Amino acid sequence: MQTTVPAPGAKALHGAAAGARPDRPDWTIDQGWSRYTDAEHATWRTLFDRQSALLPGRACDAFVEGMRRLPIGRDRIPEFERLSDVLQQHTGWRVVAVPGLVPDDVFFDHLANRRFPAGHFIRKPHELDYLEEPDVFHDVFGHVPMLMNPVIADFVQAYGEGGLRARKLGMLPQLARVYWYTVEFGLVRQADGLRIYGSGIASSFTESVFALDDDSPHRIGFDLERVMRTRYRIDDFQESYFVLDDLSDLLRLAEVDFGPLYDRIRGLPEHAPGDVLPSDRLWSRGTGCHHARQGAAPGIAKA
Ligand code: HBI
Ligand code: FE
Repeated sequence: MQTTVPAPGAKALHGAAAGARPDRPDWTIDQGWSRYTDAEHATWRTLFDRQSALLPGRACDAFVEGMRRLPIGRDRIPEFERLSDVLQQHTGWRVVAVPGLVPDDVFFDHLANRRFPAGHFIRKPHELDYLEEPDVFHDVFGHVPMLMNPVIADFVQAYGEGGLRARKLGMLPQLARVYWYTVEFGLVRQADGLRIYGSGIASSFTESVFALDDDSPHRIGFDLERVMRTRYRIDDFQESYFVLDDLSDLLRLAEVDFGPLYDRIRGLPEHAPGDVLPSDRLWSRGTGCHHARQGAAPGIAKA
């Protein structure tokens, strides 16, 4: 996945982005598992096999462990109810089906109540490496294994709780960057090297190589205030990845009072996605060659 945020005029959107009206106020739908076609299960299998070949030695231990314990296999798109029964026993989370992107307040309310909204649809064969909304592969393969981890489980709930408050204070873009650079695109240090824990990387064939092995991106030690001031890319690989020393760093993050932090950074200049600052703890400085080749347009860096 290189984006979960719809571009204006994008086609084939499913949820809030399509202007859809929900049947239920919380936007949940039935997964309709029995209606998946053989071709859709085959798409899942293709994606599953590609990532399963890449992720050993790249995904962090928590991801591998979560995946091992969950009923997520190669043959079929998982059933959310069966998945939820296992997940709930471990961390109290459940997976609920949604048609695609849901409005921010609906999204936050689910997370705050330990329900993970997962797209019920699967990408088409011609969009294996690029999609505009989170589908069942990104949401279930990418996110759900990490929700088996108690630290991530608490952190994502805290994000849901903080989301409404951030929106009221006009600081949602800043908070959303924390989620983006951790839950979606985070890297973590392990004794045996850098590993992926972000679901946007773990569910992407191309980015799971780029994020760890390519010379182009910066890899920078995670710093909360730094990340809140850093815009991100929605349409391409990230220019910078932020590295946690340990997943448990997120526990402390979930306890930070964001109020004073918002006050401090309000009005401070923002950083572009590819900036390197003197205060950065650099794991590796990138060449930037990937985005230079793409003809990086300033308008592309968003949020
Ligand atoms: N809806 N289904 C879904 N998945 C997301 O990741 C999501 C969403 N709605 C809003 C949203 N993300 C973000 O804009 C918030 O994290 C700010
Ligand atoms: Fe996601």
